[in-house]
Amino acid sequence: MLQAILWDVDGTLAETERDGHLVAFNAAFDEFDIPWRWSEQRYGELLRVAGGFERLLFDMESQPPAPTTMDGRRALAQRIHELKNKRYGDLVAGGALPLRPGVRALFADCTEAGVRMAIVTTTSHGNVAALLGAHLGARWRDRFAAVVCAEDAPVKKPDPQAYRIVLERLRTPAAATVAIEDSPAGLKAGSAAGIPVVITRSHYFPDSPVPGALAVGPSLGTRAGWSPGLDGDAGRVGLIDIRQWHGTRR
Ligand code: XBP
Ligand code: MG
Repeated sequence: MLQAILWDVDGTLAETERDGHLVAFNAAFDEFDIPWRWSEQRYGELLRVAGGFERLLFDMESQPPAPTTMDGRRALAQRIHELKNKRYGDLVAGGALPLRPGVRALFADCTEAGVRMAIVTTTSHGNVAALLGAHLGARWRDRFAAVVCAEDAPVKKPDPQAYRIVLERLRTPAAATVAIEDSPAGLKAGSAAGIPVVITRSHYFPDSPVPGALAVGPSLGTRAGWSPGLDGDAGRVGLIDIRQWHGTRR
């Protein structure tokens, strides 16, 4: 029996990487008068490093004007990352990050059917609160039985730590849940915790291999293009479809 849907945030609920974090990082570089900028393509490469702070620190190693000591780089990365998160909040508040198609409707399906929902992400609680507060209102937290963020699970995806923690908090066996993710790292993290994972392709991971995914498709907002396929092309992916995929898991 499917008891809970576990939601990734970045790339899954909204295109937060391209339209949020990348824009906010570049704004922060600008405000710090730092000469480097990340292109859309470079940011895509950097997404191999999980965590915005860790990503920045990694990139600094190849940026000539960055501080030469590790302590210096960490201190600067911390300040830039803090400002990036402020600018990310501004972008969310300005309406730059709509929920991806089908997300809100699947939230409603779960609420109506009494299937619990949880958030499982490597971003911070502040960023999740900004995004979900903007879309679901001040009481967004009430919609979720558990919210596991970077502060709860410092070892980031693809490590399964965040998924293991959410299973403990929900007191639910992995096999009774489905995770919805967009990235190979998210798939690895969920799978390593024994959780079946549905992949909704996002801007930065349009065709990465997704071995062992329960289902993979372009968006929850369409029934076309999914594997395994769905009956009928009209409409969206509903809880009924997720239950069906879940019933076929090995
Ligand atoms: C998201 C991340 C995050 C965001 C940036 O991964 O890796 O680091 O890119 O957010 P997932 P922070 O979608 O798998 O949760 O700057 O807060 O890290
Ligand atoms: Mg993601």
